[in-house]
Amino acid sequence: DLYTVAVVGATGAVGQQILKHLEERKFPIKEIRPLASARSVGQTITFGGKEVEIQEATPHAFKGVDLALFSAGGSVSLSLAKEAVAHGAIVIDNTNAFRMDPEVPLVVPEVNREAIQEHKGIIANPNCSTIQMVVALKPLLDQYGLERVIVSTYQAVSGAGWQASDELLSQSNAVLQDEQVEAKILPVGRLPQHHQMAFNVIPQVDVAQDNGYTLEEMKMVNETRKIFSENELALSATCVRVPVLRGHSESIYVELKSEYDLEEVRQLLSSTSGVVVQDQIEKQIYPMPLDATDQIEVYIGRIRRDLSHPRGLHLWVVSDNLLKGAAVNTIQIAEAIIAD
Ligand code: A2P
Ligand code: 11C
Repeated sequence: DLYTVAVVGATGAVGQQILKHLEERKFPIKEIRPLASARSVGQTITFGGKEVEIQEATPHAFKGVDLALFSAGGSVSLSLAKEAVAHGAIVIDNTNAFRMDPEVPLVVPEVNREAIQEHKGIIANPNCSTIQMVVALKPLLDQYGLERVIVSTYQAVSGAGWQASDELLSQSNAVLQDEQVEAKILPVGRLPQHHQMAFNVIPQVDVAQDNGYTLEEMKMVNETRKIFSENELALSATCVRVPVLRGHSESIYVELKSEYDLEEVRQLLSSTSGVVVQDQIEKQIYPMPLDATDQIEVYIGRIRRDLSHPRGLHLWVVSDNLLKGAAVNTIQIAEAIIAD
């Protein structure tokens, strides 16, 4: 079977990767329909060796679409995802718009593929920082149980869109040229105040919540609980933006419910689908975002026992936020839908 696939946000950081990986993975496509805002109408993309015109994302644009892959921001998903479903499409949404909706499955195929079955038209793709963490934690959850998790992230600017990537590059250039540095996007585009990202670290990803955490931090908590079906899972996050273009890194501290053997944990993670263990500190081998860029796996290293707690374990987890964190997970959900 061949499918008509709409990519909403086709000109964006994630949308461009969706198009590239649909091609690379030879997704069975009858027609590709790249959609974006009215600003992009008239531009083209190349797909399967052909030029395809970008159309404006309107309700009408979903006529005849089988699968609609959304990554144009939450407000676009809120206004158009249900229209796409009404036109008969299955929506896979990359934004925060529907993730916590009880009617919408939140899916990482290696972790909870079976949840796809319950969809009513929309399936949500988790946040990038959540995806790489749950891929790393799932085998530990199954084998030992999770008593508590504390995670600190080191997130790349591309998570905030291509304009944030441009901003890091131009600020870096300005610093090196001793020119005036302008900050207009990070930490959060729509907030009134911005901070320099180049040669800096910003302990804020997404907007503040009432409890002193940021939305990104609470996404990691709430999405992980939903994906694992563990509503009480003890988890806290600190999310930090670092001057890296692509690839989120995470320092994860986990207390397991039962005793563990370190070598057994290494074996377990090595045999997990979608995971690559890079863990030889004596040879300076560990995951880094530069090496993970353009790769679809989740890389795990620095695996070691906590010094103060016998069931405590530390992991360093890196993945390309635009790929497994977004575009590739979305396509893997689509592949699971057509396979089932
Ligand atoms: P456009 O290029 O036409 O503005 P990023 O995540 O890299 O910032 O990209 C955002 C994506 O979302 C782009 O493809 C952008 O298209 C798209 N987008 C933004 N606003 C809208 C809108 N109102 N309708 C459809 N697509 C939109
Ligand atoms: C970031 N994690 O790195 C964010 C981007 O909820 O889909 C993804 C936002 C989301 O800035």
